[in-house]
Amino acid sequence: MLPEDILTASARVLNQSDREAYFRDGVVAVDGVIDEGWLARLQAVSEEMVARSGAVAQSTEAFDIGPGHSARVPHLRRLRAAVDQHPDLWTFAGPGPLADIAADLVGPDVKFHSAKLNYKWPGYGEVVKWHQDIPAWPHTNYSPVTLGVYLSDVGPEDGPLVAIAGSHEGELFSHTDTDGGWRGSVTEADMAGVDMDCARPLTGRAGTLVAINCRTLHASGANDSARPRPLLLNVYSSADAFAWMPAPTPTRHTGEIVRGEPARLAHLDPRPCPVPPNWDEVGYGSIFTAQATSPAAAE
Ligand SMILES: O=C(O)CCC(=O)C(=O)O
Repeated sequence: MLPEDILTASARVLNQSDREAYFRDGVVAVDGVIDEGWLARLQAVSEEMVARSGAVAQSTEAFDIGPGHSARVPHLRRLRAAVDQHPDLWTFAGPGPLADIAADLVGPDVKFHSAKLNYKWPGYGEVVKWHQDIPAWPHTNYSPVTLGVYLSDVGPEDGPLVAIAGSHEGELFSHTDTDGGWRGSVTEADMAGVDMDCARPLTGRAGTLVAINCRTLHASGANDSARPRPLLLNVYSSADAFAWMPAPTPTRHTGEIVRGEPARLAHLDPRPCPVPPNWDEVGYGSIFTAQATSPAAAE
């Protein structure tokens, strides 16, 4: 669906001005749309998953583990395929309230793509370098949106997401090295051409919703605070968007229609998209492992 068609349908959860801001800037942060009860439930699930990660010594299908990890001091960087790891995470993202928000941004027919729960722990200096999402999981159009929910208060010290407003209308950059290896980030040379005056730090209290279009350049800095920063990220698209390469981290629900009807026609956006590696062949860890091998600095 095209933005103008999506915007003609009545809003379910978001304000019309938030929806318009999303299509104008490729990003919007909204406070107050995640129910307090759900927030508490998600926070409890997050704590449970961190505790559970303490039982593993190295990364698994579910847990992306960082350096210094132990049962006593877990260093869980990412809960992978999050909706497969705890029923509440699917209840929230699939048949639950988040799909209504997705419908406000992708149209009434909503397809679920993927989910992860990212953490930034104090003291590790982990940054997520500048990247766009769609080069990792290309679709036939650019409707995919990542809906992030901060599970803790996120101020400037906590490693907030930062997005370049308007970059969704610009170029899609290569995230691959010249030898075809996945870098997972945009080069410094490409970033030199980006207007950093448009960088927008996405701070907010726990429960803040952050919507980032799949073409929008974004990154996040180190967590310099004393508390962890858990961030739940779910990806949706219009039903008429079809992935044309395997997903890096598929879930049991990837491709499922969570609102409305399956598409009878695919929507093909003519703007080209770089081809990622075939994840079914090369495997995918997480953005942290992919970017760790990259020399390009984010910020
Ligand atoms: O967790 C973060 O700060 C950034 C996450 C992100 O952009 C991603 O995983 O693609």
